[in-house]
Amino acid sequence: MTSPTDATGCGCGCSPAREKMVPLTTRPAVSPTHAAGDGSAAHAIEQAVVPATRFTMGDSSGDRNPADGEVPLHEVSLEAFSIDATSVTNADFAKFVEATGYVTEAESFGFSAVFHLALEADEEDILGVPPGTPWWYGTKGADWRHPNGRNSSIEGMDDHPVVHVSWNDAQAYCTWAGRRLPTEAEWECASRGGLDGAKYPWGDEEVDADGWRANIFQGVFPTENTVADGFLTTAPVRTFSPNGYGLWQTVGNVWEWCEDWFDPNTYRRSPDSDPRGPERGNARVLRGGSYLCHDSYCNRYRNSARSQNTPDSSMGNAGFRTVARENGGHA
Ligand SMILES: [Cu+2]
Repeated sequence: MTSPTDATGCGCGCSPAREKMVPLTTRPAVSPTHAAGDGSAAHAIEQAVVPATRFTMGDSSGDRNPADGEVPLHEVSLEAFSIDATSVTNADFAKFVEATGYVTEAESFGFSAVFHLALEADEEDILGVPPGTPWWYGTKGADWRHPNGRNSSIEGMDDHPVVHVSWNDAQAYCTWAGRRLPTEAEWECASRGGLDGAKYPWGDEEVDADGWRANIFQGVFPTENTVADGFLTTAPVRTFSPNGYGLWQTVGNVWEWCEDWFDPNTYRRSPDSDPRGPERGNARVLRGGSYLCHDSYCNRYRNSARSQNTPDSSMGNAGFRTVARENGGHA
């Protein structure tokens, strides 16, 4: 299955790059270093432990998107690490902001990307639409506290994943929490839950076998979401079932930022022990797909699927989870 390539940061149109949505004449001074303080005790998310392991990284199902570089398959060894069992939630992120006064990039730029069916904003708030993906609105006033635009809020959504956080914002949180983002290899290993070679965290059964197993898009993308899985946008982080390592919703719900720069050719020269990705790049890796992935259009809700966006981009369907090495290495 292939997906259309578009002019956004991501080939699937699932995550629009900030500068493709609204022409940026000036860049606000964003300072992730303002995230001072020690929040390591406040980071109270349940941890899943991924044991030291060797696994096969990449797509073996044949459902890959050729442009994404999901092959060649290669063996990867990793030391044991702990990883958040869920995405960082609104409640978790609020503790960070309260402790540090951190201002996200969506707030600094004054806008973020909202999916058109979810919009709760005024018409004049729509600042731009990225070419090729008209279902994204660059929306003034959209940020982590207003996920669907200025007329929305996160009331009652403490246990939903925080969204509209850029890679830089996620880094700032990690610095505060004494954690870091997973490498792409760690993320994939964790998502597989010990099922080497499986397409999904639960195995190879399709996403709608015996009821829904992940929060993706059902209906006619992008105009009509039947909400058969129960959710138009985000779901609480402990929805559906955890995988073999105890991780919830690595696929679907929200994309998750990884530490690595993105390059579709990475796997051709990846070291077999603890790969960290290319040394430089323009975009950071995103993993796991989101509530916007639809099997007719974008099948990136798979363990091996890869996407990317620029580090200052933010949208209503991307968040993150954090890791730490069990033995303290690779801080
Ligand atoms: Cu997608």
